[in-house]
Amino acid sequence: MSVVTSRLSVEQQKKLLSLFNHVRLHLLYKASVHDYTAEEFHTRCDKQGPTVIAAYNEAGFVFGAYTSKDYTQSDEDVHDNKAFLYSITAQRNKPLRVAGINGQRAFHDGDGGPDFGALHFMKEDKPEVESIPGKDYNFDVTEMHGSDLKLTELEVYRVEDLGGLLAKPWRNIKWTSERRAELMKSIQSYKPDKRTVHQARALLVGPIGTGKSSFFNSINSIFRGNMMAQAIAGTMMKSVTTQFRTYSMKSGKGGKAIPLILCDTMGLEGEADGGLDIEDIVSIYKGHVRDRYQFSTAAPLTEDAPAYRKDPTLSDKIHCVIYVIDTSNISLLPQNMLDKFAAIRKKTNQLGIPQIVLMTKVDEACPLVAQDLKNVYHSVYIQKKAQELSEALGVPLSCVLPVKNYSNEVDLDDDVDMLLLSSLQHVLNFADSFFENQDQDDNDQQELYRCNENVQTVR
Ligand SMILES: Nc1nc2c(ncn2[C@@H]2O[C@H](COP(=O)(O)OP(=O)(O)O)[C@@H](O)[C@H]2O)c(=O)[nH]1
Ligand SMILES: [Mg+2]
Repeated sequence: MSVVTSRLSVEQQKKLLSLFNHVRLHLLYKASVHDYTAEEFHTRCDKQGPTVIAAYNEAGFVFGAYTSKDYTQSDEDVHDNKAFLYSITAQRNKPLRVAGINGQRAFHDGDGGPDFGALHFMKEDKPEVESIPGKDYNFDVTEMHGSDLKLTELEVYRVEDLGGLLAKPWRNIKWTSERRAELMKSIQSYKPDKRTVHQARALLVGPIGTGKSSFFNSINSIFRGNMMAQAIAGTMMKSVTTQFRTYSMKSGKGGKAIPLILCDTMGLEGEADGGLDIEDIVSIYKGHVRDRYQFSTAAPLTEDAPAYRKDPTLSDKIHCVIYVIDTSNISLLPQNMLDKFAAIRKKTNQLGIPQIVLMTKVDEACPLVAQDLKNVYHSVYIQKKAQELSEALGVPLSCVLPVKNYSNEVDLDDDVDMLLLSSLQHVLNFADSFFENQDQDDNDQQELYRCNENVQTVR
């Protein structure tokens, strides 16, 4: 499966975005890939909220229609005072914007191609537009599409409201180099709350391509002081990581090890028989899986396999789980993936392992954050996504941490480091709660033992 990409040039996208207030466009449908059929259009675009159509012709026009209402195939006329038609050409600096005729419908919600009266796209599944100015909208045909009605492409985007910036951040973070140094020091000098354990161990779990390997590479880079790429990160649709890897990090080249081991796994897939298996996750949690174990989607690790550690110690166990989710995909997480997360969370809770959620790629999700990472806790969109994620996975909002990994940068950046280091500090705090829970369990065990002993003495 290849990634479907937008045909809009940077210039065209800029002009299209200028018609809206702080929005992000998400490509839902592309006729050259999904076919010029109303059926394909409706499969991908029905019930998606506000959408905009971008039709392309050989004369060089990008033109289309925006509606804030859903397509539902109700066969009714839909009124929408926010709807408009538009046209973009290289010759015009500003897009042409055409509001509907007062009192007229915005579009007819049928089961054919999108029908905005004056512009009816893909009528009878043809790569064409029927143009009847005066029907619900008024315009000049040369201005709208240069009278060229044959389409070279037709795309539909969901229009996501970014909501601008909050005056007050929803979480406080000090963006100073002193705070960065403080966090580095605190992490480097961390000591697990258990004499027998020298390093906390955290497991990265999440779908393919969400940035698990990049998170380790980013943290490693911060402590090494230069960009590192030890874990293979990639853009493939299938998991680039197929081995269980446990990674230690050092302060500077040849320096002291950081008291945290990050464990990287194969990606999760929604299908029951794809990606990382829940039984394998539990084996990892309990410390049975050795470094470099090659995951198999055919069967989980068994006790007689060489990679199976029979007598794991507390050091070998997982002390904190880090779920990794791509911010832009939160609302697109399929039900089978959410079900898998629920099953994993249940097991993780049963074993008393604390969990945090990393919301990665915040730079790709919100242009305001791409402009300045310090906007991350001011961005209404990121806040909304964090709440959505917290609800979808059933974790408290306080455990959801937005981050940006290093992806193609050459140099380290203090702001990027700040978010990554703060998330790491959380992981260590949570690992401590795991050790405290263990103490509690030990006490309970001892209590139980004492009770049993008493019972025996009485007898
Ligand atoms: N812009 C951006 N790209 C990222 C970020 N994290 C990861 N990537 C990119 O996403 C792709 C997949 O990352 P990878 O770490 O291999 O994902 P994994 O499958 O979860 O291990 C790579 O091309 C990374 O460079 C991020 O925070 N921002
Ligand atoms: Mg990976």
